[in-house]
Amino acid sequence: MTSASTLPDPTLMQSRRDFYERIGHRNLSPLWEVLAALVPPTPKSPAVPACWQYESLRSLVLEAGRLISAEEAERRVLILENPAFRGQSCITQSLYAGLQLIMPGEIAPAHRHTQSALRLVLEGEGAYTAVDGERTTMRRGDFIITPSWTWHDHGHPGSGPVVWLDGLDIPLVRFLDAGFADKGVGRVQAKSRPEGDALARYGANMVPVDYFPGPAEPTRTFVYPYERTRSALVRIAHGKPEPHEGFKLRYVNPATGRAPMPTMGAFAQWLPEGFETRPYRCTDGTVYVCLEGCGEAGVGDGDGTWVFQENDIFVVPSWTPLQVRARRDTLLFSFSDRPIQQALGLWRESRL
Ligand code: GTQ
Repeated sequence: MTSASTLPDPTLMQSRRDFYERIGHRNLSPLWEVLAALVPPTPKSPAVPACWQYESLRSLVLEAGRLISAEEAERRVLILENPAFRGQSCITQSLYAGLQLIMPGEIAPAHRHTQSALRLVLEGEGAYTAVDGERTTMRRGDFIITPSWTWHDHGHPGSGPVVWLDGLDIPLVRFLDAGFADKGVGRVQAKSRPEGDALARYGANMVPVDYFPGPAEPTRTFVYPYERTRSALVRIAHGKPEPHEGFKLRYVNPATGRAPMPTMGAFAQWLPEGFETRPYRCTDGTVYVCLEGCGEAGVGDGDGTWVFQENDIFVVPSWTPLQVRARRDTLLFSFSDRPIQQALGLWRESRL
């Protein structure tokens, strides 16, 4: 018996094409032509690995500061676009990243949106982010979050430019068609709590007695000061590093142990000088930032190696192997959509 799949019959092929054409007019299409691509045996991300050297971005970010004010821009940000997704404002399929600049005296006015945001302060000091009525002063390396639908504005009473990396779940929320946004009535939120209140109330291994957060509720601790992150990593960096990740911790909601926000997870890892990780891959496409030290990142199956130093940013797509070598003691921050994948039972890793 001959089967159509092993013996292409020109008449049959033509009949199929005619059929596809006819059903196409009814907005129908044949699954069997696309099935293998729809359910691939392993993830094949259309995203590509990419690296941005801060040194070469910095002057462009500052140039943007001379071309438009934070107020006019609302948020003065240069978006880091994955080279495979130009024009789509994504660094991975689900995540957005950008470099935001605020100059002394400027204000990025209050707004809120259903997209969740995280910030990693890269340069400068003295600017603040206000989240739901509480300001927090930004210092280099601080990890700050603005969960979904929280009011936030940024300001800078200090001196010198302040630059931070923004990470948002914009592409995910767009995919879900669940985006809402509001502008505040005033440019700046009224201060309803003194600085440090949320960290003391929710981030000191204690919470208010009647506080029982729901499963998807983001943390009320919206700043993770760098000095705490760094000192935790330095203190656990003894003995043999874990072969695939060195000394790595994840940021949590201290009240629940879950990710700080339901859609984005963040991590910090310490790689001692000379240490080289074994190749590792996972299904969450991940954005890395070097906060201290320098090294080399090998991404893909021998596709390329980047030399990275402080404030450089690189993206590793889903299921793409990553191997890092630290030339000096190195601290890497990273973020991804891992909490979504884990909540849905989709997340996988492979230690090569
Ligand atoms: O700081 O609120 O990079 O709303 C993109 C959208 C930053 C922000 C971004 C935003 C913000």
